[in-house]
Amino acid sequence: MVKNIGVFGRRNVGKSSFVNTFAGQDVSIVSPVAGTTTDPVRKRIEISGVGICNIIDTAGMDDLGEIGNLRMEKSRAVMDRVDLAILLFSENIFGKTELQLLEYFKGKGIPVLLLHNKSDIMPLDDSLAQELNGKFSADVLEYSCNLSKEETEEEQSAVAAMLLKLFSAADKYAEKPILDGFVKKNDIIVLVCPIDSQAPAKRLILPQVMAIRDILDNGGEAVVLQPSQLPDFMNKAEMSDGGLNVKLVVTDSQVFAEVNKMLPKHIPLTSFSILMARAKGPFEIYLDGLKSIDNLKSGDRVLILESCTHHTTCEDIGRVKIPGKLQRYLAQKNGNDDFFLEFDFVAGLDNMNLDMEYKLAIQCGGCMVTKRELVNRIEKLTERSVPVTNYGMTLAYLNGIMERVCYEPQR
Ligand SMILES: Nc1nc2c(ncn2[C@@H]2O[C@H](COP(=O)(O)OP(=O)(O)OP(=O)(O)O)[C@@H](O)[C@H]2O)c(=O)[nH]1
Ligand SMILES: [Mg+2]
Repeated sequence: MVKNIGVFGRRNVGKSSFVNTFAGQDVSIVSPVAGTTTDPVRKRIEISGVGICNIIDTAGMDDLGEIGNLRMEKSRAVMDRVDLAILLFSENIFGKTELQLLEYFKGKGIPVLLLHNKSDIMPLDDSLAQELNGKFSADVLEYSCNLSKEETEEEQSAVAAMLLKLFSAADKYAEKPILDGFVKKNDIIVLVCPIDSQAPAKRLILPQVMAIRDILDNGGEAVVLQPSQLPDFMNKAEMSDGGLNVKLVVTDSQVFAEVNKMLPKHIPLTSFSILMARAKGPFEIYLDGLKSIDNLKSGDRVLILESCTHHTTCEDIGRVKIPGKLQRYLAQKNGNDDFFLEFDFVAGLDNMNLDMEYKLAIQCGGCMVTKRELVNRIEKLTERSVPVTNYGMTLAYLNGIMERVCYEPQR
């Protein structure tokens, strides 16, 4: 995916000069007159490590008068579209204009690179750099558009490396929509939501609501039904003119096997917990973690991570269901009726005892915590080579349905 990188700042700080030196071409007009750039100027470039990006030069955000306002409106429209912002300032002037821009981007979760330009005429003040770093955890780099070819190349690589770092961090923490990539306009997505004793009274649970919202956002059609209604709906779907466009069936994990039996094999099937793990967790790590289940030996220690403490169903899954199923599965697999595992449970975001030698950690869906919290916690384990997987995926694996589960959109 092409990434949009916007270059922002007040007038005359050298935004256009930066775009030209960074792109290695005369893309934008440069002049000592404040307000030279009027409309956004975009150039497609390849940044090493990052890939193809649109770099967008904008008008200064401290412009004056009616025309100035019109110019800034155009820049503001760009602000909403960028995946990353480069905020240029010079001569150690970091005032209201810069602060407002920085706060806007931070508020939207858009990564920002602060670039102190014109460092050839005035280097960046150490105390200002420290202040920006401390207060906003923003990275500041020195830059100058007036350097020799060699120095410019060095500067470019430093900027490219920083952009890569910022993009990777943003990617790591970005929560994807629950059906990311699965729904296109007019697609029908069937959501199987059993209303049984475990369902909360008079409402749906968060992953179900998130899925409905995501389908609506993408112009798809949500069909919400209980398991018993599925065969009827599928029949009607097949009988209708040309067949209905059922792209995916998402079911509650508890009834996966039942739904699987009722559903024609060519219709992709997945579960809410798999989708949650994919949207919210480090999914590749979870997939990898699953492979460690079969390597567990009797007496090994497994860590169960419950990120919420209030949900009785989750508690039951983490404390009773998974330990029981896991031990039964391994007892059978190893032909050892006495097979046992030691389990430790950590609730909320409480500290884990990392001195323990865990052979596997199983994380809950994490519907009550942010992805950042989840990823940071899991990284502490992967750094110690503890494999990590998640509740829904473990259950799917133990039930032998991981192969039927669709977790990537079919193209
Ligand atoms: N010494 C020095 N001058 C620079 C540097 N970068 C830009 N300039 C000069 O600063 C002036 C403004 O540069 P521009 O690139 O047009 O600045 P801008 O931010 O695009 O300005 P607007 O489009 O008016 O908002 C020009 O005279 C540039 O030559 C730099 O790194 N060092
Ligand atoms: Mg300009």
